[in-house]
Amino acid sequence: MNAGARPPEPVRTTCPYCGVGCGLRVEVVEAAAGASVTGDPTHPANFGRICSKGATLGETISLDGRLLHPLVRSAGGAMVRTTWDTALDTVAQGFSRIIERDGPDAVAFYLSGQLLTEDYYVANKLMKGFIGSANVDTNSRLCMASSVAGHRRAFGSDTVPGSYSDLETADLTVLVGSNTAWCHPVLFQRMARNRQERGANIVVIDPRRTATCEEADLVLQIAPGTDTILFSGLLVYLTEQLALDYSFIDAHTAGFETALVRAREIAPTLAATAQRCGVPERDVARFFDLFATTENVITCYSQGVNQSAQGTDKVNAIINCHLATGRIGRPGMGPLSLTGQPNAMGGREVGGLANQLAAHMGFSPAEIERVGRFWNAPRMARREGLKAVQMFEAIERGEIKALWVMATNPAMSLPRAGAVREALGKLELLVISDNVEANDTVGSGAHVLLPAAAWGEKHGTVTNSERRISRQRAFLPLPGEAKPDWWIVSQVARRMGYGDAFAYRSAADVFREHAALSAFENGGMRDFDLGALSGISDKDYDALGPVQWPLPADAPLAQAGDTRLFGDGRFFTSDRKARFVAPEPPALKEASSGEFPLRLNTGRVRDQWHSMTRSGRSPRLATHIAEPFVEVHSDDARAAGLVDGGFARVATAHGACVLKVTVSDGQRPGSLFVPIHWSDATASSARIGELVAPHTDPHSGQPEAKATPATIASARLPLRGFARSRRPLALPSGTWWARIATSEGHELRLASDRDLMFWHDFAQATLGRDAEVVEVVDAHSYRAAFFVDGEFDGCLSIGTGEAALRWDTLKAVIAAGPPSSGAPVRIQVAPEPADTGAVVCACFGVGEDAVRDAVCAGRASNVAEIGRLLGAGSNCGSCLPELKRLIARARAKAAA
Ligand SMILES: Nc1nc2c(c(=O)[nH]1)N[C@H]1C(S)=C(S)[C@@H](COP(=O)(O)OP(=O)(O)OC[C@H]3O[C@@H](n4cnc5c(=O)[nH]c(N)nc54)[C@H](O)[C@@H]3O)O[C@H]1N2
Ligand SMILES: Nc1nc2c(c(=O)[nH]1)N[C@H]1C(S)=C(S)[C@@H](COP(=O)(O)OP(=O)(O)OC[C@H]3O[C@@H](n4cnc5c(=O)[nH]c(N)nc54)[C@H](O)[C@@H]3O)O[C@H]1N2
Ligand code: SF4
Ligand SMILES: [Mo]
Repeated sequence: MNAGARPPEPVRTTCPYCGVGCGLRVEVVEAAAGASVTGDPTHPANFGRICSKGATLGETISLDGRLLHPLVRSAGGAMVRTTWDTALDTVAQGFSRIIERDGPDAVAFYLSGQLLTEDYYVANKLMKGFIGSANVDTNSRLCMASSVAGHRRAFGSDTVPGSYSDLETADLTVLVGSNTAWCHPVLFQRMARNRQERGANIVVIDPRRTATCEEADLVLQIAPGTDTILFSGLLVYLTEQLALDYSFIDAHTAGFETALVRAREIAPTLAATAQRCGVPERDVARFFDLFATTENVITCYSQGVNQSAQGTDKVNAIINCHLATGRIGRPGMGPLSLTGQPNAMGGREVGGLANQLAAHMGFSPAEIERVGRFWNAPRMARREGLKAVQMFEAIERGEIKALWVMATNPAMSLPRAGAVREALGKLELLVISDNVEANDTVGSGAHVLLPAAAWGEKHGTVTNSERRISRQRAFLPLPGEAKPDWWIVSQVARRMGYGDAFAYRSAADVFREHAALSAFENGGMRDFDLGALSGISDKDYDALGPVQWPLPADAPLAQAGDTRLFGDGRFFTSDRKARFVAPEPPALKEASSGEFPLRLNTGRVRDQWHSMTRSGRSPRLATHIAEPFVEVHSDDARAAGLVDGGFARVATAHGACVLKVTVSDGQRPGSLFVPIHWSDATASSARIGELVAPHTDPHSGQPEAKATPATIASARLPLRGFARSRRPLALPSGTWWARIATSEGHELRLASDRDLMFWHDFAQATLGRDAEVVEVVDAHSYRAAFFVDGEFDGCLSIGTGEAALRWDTLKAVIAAGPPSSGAPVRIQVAPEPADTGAVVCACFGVGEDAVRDAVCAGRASNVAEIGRLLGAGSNCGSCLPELKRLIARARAKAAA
């Protein structure tokens, strides 16, 4: 920027993380090579609110580790820089050669809900209309597929009928298999406010007591996989209590009697329901009574429902209860599936799933013909393609020979990730479009790496959980040679001979075509219709505000308020009636055994996003939970001889990880919880996808990622500590480590079964080589700081006990600088000052101890006072559930 130039206007864009789809205002701070991100007060998803992840986006946009140039694998196996021309030719020729030789089903694309709609549309069109295969699937198969299948069975279309504003008029919010407080934080804030201000009840159904339970009036810690029993029991109860809406059932639905008969088999009585779900009968009774007596009920569900070998049945068991009470399509009520990724919904719109064609059309002959005509496509796919898990099995068997992975990291996020990794290595051609130069998939044998433009560098649209389309806008220049994904795919399509159909000049061009296809011969028969946007000008696309679909051609563009579907009781089945579905009697796919007696549940933590390629760059986010852990109930911990803060080896039939132990009675006995975020790029032994069984739902193909039979045993790693270094540090083999984001250099948490002498020698030989050294030693720990040319170069702290994890001593040593004499200095430890405990508020870096002290000293007794005193919780609000729990505990302790 020129000196004296006025700062540019903030850019309005959309958050690249979760499916809430918050509107953001971004101002680039050139001096700090970062950006300041705040919530957009005018965006209807968040009205200015954001969570800790959104608030720290500015810390994630540096170009460290970015893939900036196309790379191809050389004959010697190394990835070498090349031109876009060569890279694109390699991809196009490679795919064409294999298709020619082995047919179109020998190639596949694996896409992602983190692509923009425009990127997604172009990739789907190339595969399904021009290559002639439907082998294009997406990580949404691991995420939303069961919701999609459940919606289509019930409604005849993949429709989320409601709007976020319903969360503010609901009198009962039921959260099933959703840790909303951590995974959809801004929606959770809206729900919590509805509870506080309007007295709405919140019921949480989850085998685990999560942060979400801090705002719950009732928690049902059901046994894993028993949701269908609970909702079948609810249907039976509603029937017996005469709480059904028979006029709605008669006029607008089909299949009620059959579904009720099945529900009675699965859950004949309240007592049987409670017993089979493993929860107290009085709690089930209270939930059923709340549901029966509250008209405005909204049921939100997420991965505890979807990621199950019977996920589709779970979805339908929930929808059955809403249909039976006629509670759908009106304000304040309805089933609301919470989408995970920022554009999970957009991917469904373009047809990115292998069993969808495009624009909410499937593979009927009429639909294939219609889409083929619209695309002017030479070679339409004629049948569904392989769903993710099956796709990778086909790669393993050598049937698929070329794969293009865009914006996803299957080598860590698919079940049996170890086998996936090996399968990737067998491909004749593995093409990866990504933002980063290294992740577990890139490390699995890529032949071509294509640098994709990242969030903040490209234009396009995303659709959130309430069907609201929002613009992502660029506020940074394209770095290096990075290009938007739609451009990359179009260039390959041209080189494969399909130039005319892929002659897009901009994201707006693609969007117009996508909108036109949605409206093409629609006539109100398909829910997804963007006819009003099919002629949008470049200027209007640039300025497009958030809009909710459907937007048929005659809809006013500037949409006021919220839209709901099904308000008229008309669905998208052939007779326009919704369907009750009789679910199968529920059971987890694989029985636990003597060898694997426990259940491995996997999921998310508040301040990390998936494989951490973005969130793992933020030092502030790293302070919340820094290390990969396994949460275990105290009974199971005792049985396995585990202690809180120690280490354990978790194993399944597919693999093993070594993780830090957190003992918590929020776990159900028999269940283990491990976060999905750490990969081989960020930890020594925490790629949990490797342990997950590949069992899938028969309707959706979604894997059961939350219930693999597992076992746990203590792992002896008595020494713990950390290292910081300006240069990458190669650790001795057998060391347990986890990477921590820092603003510069490298930081690792360490654990080891070697002795202090070993670490002393290691430090001297690595960091200490050619360095000036200050050592701080005692019987239990070894700490050292290293200086090169008078500058701090690195440090190591390791030992038994908590002291070796503390920064204070080393900080003082580093501040004092290199030894003036030039000779190595060894000093005795001073007593350790207390640290502030685990960080609870990432925005202000406030630790648990500080909160506890303030409460115990009587200086604060609620979140508002803590906010005024320490700042904690007063910015993004993501930590409010944890703060509340901490304050309540501290108050109880102070009172005792
Ligand atoms: N911080 C953060 N937020 C995210 C993401 C992230 O990586 N980090 N990812 C985004 C994405 S892509 C997604 S899909 C969403 C996921 O959002 P959520 O689905 O809320 O997250 P998860 O932690 O995967 O799982 C939710 C809960 O399901 C529970 N569960 C396990 N088994 C069962 C069961 O049988 N029945 C029931 N009722 N519950 C069960 C788990 O204990 C867990 O608490 O989050 C989105 N938001
Ligand atoms: N065990 C277990 N496994 C799970 C889950 C679980 O709960 N348990 N959850 C599942 C779910 S719900 C999901 S959504 C998946 C998520 O799993 P993944 O999709 O595999 O995880 P990410 O780390 O988000 O991978 C995204 C990749 O895309 C890159 N990227 C980001 N933006 C762009 C872009 O614009 N263009 C391109 N080309 N690349 C980009 C990032 O750098 C990163 O490498 O994991 C699934 N796997
Ligand atoms: S809730 Fe947080 S992560 Fe999700 S979209 Fe909003 S700011 Fe982003
Ligand atoms: Mo997801």
